Amino acid sequence: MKLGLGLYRHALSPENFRFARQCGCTHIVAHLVDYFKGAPAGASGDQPTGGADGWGYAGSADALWTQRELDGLVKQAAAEGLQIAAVENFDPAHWYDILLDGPRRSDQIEGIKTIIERVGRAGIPCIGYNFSLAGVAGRIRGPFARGGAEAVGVEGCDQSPIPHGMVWNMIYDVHAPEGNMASISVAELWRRVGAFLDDVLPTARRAGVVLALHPDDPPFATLRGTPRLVYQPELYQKLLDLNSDPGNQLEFCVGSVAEMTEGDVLEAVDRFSRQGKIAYVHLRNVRGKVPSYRETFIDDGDVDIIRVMAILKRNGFNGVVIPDHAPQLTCGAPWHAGMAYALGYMQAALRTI
Ligand SMILES: [Mn+2]
Repeated sequence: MKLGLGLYRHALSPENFRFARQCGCTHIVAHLVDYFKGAPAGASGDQPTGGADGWGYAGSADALWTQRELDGLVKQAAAEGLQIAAVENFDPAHWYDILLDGPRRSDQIEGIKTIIERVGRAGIPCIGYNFSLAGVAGRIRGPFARGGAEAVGVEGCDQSPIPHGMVWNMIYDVHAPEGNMASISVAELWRRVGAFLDDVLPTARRAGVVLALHPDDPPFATLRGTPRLVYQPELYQKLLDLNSDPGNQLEFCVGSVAEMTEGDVLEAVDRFSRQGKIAYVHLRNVRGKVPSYRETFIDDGDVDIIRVMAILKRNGFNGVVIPDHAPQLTCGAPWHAGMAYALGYMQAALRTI
């Protein structure tokens, strides 16, 4: 098992690569989507939560991530002794009509194939994705963690409609007509993800890239009037059974699974790691489940994190584990301190197991 750090686009810097290495990481999970585009200055200190307008603006539909920037990222990380384990999330600008089954779908499938090929050519073995219309929405922020540390949580389910021009909590078309996203059935959402996987997995296999699905965060059955895909542990199995290609894998989010109302997070870790279907792991802790939970420090929630890591090890999981979100520590570098705290705990856990 390897230790990694997830970095948002604005944080992909030599300083943060060095910080990761100093915390004992060997790998980086890189976000190339800029979740903070158009957000007020200073909004990028922690994970985005967003209001009715979402996180902000998606990238440009016609500007795919280039080979040059992917190669540069790998090179920059290597200069600090790190490997890029995965690129996390597609830009809504690059695949909104794949999510929405819209008129540009076939063009966007070709674009996603191009991105997958470039990621593979750069030597990055995985892309994490979240097949979701509402995305990560409807969370609250406050001094919820131990000692009043800033953290996020959920209190009730946001069913406000999603305006046209927005998907996955980001705005991809500022000129969209008035009105809201049409409602669809959960069967239609599963049809869309199945068609997406059928279309791109052969390309991913040739490129040496696996696709790893993040479950719904927060894991409600519906959010903002739209169905959700993986909001119970059992639905992870449905996703795996949808396509037998070895590149159809999971971005296993321990916190999101723990927030689900059914099943047990330790059983789920065991079940999916035994199948060898976990590409990489998001590790965090939480107290409560939907519709009411609060993210906590890694040692302080409902989940026995050391047991999670012991199960992964017992089942031969050899991939990367990264801290997911972490509460912000009260100091001059709240995000860094939160990550260093989580990574130190994970280092000790790795030694212990
Ligand atoms: Mn996660």
